[in-house]
Amino acid sequence: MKLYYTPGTCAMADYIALEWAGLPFEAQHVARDDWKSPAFLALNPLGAVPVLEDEDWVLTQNAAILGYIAERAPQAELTGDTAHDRAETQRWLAFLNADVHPAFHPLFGATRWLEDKTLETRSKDLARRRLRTLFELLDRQLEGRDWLTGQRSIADPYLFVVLRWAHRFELDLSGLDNLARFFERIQQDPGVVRALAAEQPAD
Ligand SMILES: N[C@@H](CCC(=O)N[C@@H](CS)C(=O)NCC(=O)O)C(=O)O
Repeated sequence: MKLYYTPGTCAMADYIALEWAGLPFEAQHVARDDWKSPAFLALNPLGAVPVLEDEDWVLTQNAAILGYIAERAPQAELTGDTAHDRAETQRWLAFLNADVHPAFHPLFGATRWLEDKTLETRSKDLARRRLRTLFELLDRQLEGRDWLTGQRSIADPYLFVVLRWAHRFELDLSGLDNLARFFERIQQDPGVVRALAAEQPAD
């Protein structure tokens, strides 16, 4: 398998999941400048990472890729044992992929086209407030749990990714001690350490 990834992006979640799965894979670095190159658009018409190539099959969309990695390595137990556990994994993965991740968009520059810069600033302030609410919810979910669903799953590396972004944009995470503990702990995980090492030198 080949994972196309860009350091600092949500593709880090897939890198970690592949490490946890113990599946052999090749990591293909994609520079941000190459996201919209013809060659990369041929792989993913949206020009976005992650992309997973498995022989002659190309899979896009982070949630689908994470699910596929988990399916390919059942012994790693990355989705949960029961239908209930698997639904919980999907719930938190969806929350991270469809709610938390897009809430960062103004901070990533999605509103920089606004000519009135006060509006751009306002969109970023609103994003910070929305993200604070979302992270409070995640913090509550982690109360009494080491992992989002209670057992390690494909949702956890995605949480690691969005927490890295939260730190990068200096979001107010004050008092969210469960998230702080999760972040400290997951950074010691050998698979995460290897994924972080692969980001060097960061672009
Ligand atoms: N819906 C896609 C979104 C992926 C996504 O937003 N990837 C970002 C990196 S975190 C990206 O490559 N953005 C490039 C762009 O949109 O130009 C997924 O879940 O895989």
